[in-house]
Amino acid sequence: MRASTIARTCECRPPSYSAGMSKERYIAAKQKWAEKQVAAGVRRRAVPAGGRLPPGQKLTTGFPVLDLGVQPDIPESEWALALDGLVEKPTTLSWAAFNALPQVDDTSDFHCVTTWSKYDCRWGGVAFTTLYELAQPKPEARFVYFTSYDGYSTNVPIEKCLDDDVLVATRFDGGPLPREHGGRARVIIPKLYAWKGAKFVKAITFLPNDKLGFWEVRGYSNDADPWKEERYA
Ligand SMILES: Nc1nc2c(c(=O)[nH]1)N[C@H]1C(S)=C(S)[C@@H](COP(=O)(O)O)O[C@H]1N2
Ligand SMILES: [Mo]
Repeated sequence: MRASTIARTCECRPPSYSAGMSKERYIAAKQKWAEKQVAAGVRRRAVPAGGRLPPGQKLTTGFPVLDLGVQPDIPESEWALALDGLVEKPTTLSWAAFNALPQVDDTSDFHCVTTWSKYDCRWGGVAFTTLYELAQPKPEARFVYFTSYDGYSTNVPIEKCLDDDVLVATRFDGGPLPREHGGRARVIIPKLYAWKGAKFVKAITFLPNDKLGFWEVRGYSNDADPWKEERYA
């Protein structure tokens, strides 16, 4: 269960979830916030030289949970990850098949658009490049569209997914990835704001053209570079 928080409507903070709030109201509040930021002409700040914290972010030692109000519980026997779209080898991986793939560990920083960052997240799982090599996207494939078990989706250009710190993670901090943080498996793309990393991931689809995901159609930036403060479109 998530700790209850006080809903804030002040100018300086994006809306936070409050206990008992409907999923629809929470999503609508975040969408409204995105629109307001654009209308207010919120600009990007200068990047501190050599800094580790992107502009406009604050360091947290906790690990907040952000979701759509559902944390799907998928039994091992029913879990599957599809690699599909414009690929030579469409593949559906069972939990056993996924875990039999080469495993990697990577420590990275996590930047949420709601202005918190967490340093040194220890992720473990399968490198995106391993899945890429397995599915063999065709040359016309240029974008990746992620779909999740909770109905979430997000989109990223292929080249942003091919860095070696991009994972489909099943482990966090040496243990299994907790469900509230996206278990059984979630995507991690450390160089982009965290909404580009789909929790509870179900399918990775390779597309010839870009297709906007859940927050991207609701006013979030399509580029999501924390260093350029690409927060809202
Ligand atoms: N499936 C799914 N993935 C998601 C989300 C979501 O609601 N559903 N929220 C995104 C957002 S907005 C953020 S900031 C991060 C939050 O990850 P955390 O809950 O582990 O902190 O997950 C991203 N991935
Ligand atoms: Mo977020």
